[in-house]
Amino acid sequence: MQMTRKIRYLVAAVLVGAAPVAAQEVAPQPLTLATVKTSPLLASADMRDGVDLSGPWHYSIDPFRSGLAGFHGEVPGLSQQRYLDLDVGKAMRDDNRALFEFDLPHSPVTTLPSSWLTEAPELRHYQGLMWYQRSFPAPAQRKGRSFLRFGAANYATVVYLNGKPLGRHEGGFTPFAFDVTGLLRDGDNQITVGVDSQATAATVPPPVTDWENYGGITRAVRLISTPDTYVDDAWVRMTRDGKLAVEAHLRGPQAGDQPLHLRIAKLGLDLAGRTDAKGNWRATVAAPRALIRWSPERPQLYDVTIAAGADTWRDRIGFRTIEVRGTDILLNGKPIFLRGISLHEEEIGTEPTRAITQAAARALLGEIKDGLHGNYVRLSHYPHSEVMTRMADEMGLIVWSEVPVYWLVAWSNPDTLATARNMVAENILRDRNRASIAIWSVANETPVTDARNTFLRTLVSDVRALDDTRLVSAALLVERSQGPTGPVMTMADPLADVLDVLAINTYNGWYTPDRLADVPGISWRVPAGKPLVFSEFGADARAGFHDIGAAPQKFSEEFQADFYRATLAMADRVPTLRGMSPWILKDFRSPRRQNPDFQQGWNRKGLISETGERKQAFGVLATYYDAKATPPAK
Ligand code: GCB
Repeated sequence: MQMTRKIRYLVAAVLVGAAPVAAQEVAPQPLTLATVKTSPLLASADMRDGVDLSGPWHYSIDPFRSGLAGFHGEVPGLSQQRYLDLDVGKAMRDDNRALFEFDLPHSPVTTLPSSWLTEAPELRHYQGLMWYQRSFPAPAQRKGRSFLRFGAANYATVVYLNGKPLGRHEGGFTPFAFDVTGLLRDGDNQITVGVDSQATAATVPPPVTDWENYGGITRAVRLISTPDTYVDDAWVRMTRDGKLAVEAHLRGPQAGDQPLHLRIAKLGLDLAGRTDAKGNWRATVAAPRALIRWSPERPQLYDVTIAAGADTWRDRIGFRTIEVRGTDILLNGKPIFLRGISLHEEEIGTEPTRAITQAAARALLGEIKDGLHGNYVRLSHYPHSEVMTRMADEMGLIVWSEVPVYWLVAWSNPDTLATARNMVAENILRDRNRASIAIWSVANETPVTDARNTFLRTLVSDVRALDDTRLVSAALLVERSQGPTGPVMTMADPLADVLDVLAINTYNGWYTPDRLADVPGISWRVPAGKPLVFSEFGADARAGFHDIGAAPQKFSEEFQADFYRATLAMADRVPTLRGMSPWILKDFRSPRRQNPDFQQGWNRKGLISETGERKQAFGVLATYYDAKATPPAK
């Protein structure tokens, strides 16, 4: 099947490169659900019936993106169209004029989800376009609708089914879905996916980061079936004043004026309602007396359903309130100190490939909950797998969730802003039923400029438009000056005005020439009326490298442990500090870290090594958190 010239050109243009950055003012419109591009949304899709297309897929590199554009920029010739619904080997045997410079069904096989970086040594540093293909049988006697839903593919993705384009998606960490009801055929179906991992000045994140850019289909692809009319979005939560609220949106021919029921069987709740003409339903009800609020100590979840016509939407949801009062963060009305740590999306092991299974998530979060006596995790620097946020719900860890607006983003580029806004929306719409998530973060360490302030303020108001039940933050930079008794760190970021929780990354004594003995005396000037968290602090150490001298050298476990002691002593002197997420739980891959003795391509600020070995500083933090968790004896 041929797709039209126009579509092919568009697909190519979009994937091949970013538009030049225009130095123009951004005049953003407020975000509403109607402006979110994500459609269909399929909220809580991981709880729906479906066929998991994880497993063997063929793959083939396309470094010059020949499958998207010819070498003069034109529509690629047939010989390069990876998505053709054709047995190219047979076509060449049958007609000796035929020429194809690919043959996906005869290309090597990888197991998805995973990044291609770990598939073969020659792919370790490949950043660019990769084609994936597999075939799958469509379920017999299909009724209703079918969707292809991607948990995530990093970074820009084009998808074809049986040779026809389904669409594209930009962003490496959020889900997207296509309605394929009319395109599936009986018997074998062929799906072809082009994933381009190349970051550009216009992407989010931009090319320079401090983590591995794991290209590929890194989360599950599923074929999901629903009835013709189905619950596309639903949000069931506790409001700030302790009621239960539901919002649901139906799609399909029977969406309007449709009776529906919200049920929480364990609480004996059965709330009936009816959608409006557009398929929307909103209702609020007093919380049942038997409801146990979710907390890290007791992470109670309830099976929740919304029955609407032939469809039943399901989720497992916890209910709690989170708010700020003065300088306190209140969980269920009580002040809480966030005993956390930061985490990248990398499983424990020598060769992580960003495939977060339940076991991988449990192992990582278990180190935080049980090992460190923590109650909080910063999922940095991008939305992590839904497997992880569900595990946080289940295990009882409060979550900071973030979008990859990191370091130097193209603040003045309207396309970049649109991409970031879409990511914020996709992240929130995926996860706003997760009780664990308390804080949405819009950025990390972004230098203050007018263009950046405008960009981030837009994201903050988007978050508030989509979710008025959680807190908004961003990890900010501070200014350093010399005071009479030592260094003074001052937060002078105008973004602080619009955030609920202030957050700072601090590396005094690691990236600065301070002696560790002087770190506890560092003073902090931060806006007085809001809670502050240290979103990062840390020092590298190679597990097993010791220096037992009086002044241990950097990269030794002893230095890292001393760094933690000094920084925790400093933290104790900051009156508005309400939590911390030191950098970081586990050593993680970072190509910028090339000290051959200590780093070997890994950022070594983990409290555990890549294989899970605990370093000395782990014990320092665990002892500190244990003391914070246990109220002092009266
Ligand atoms: C930071 C960044 C984090 C880095 C870390 C480091 O401030 O937010 O992404 O990995 O420092 O190790 O330098």
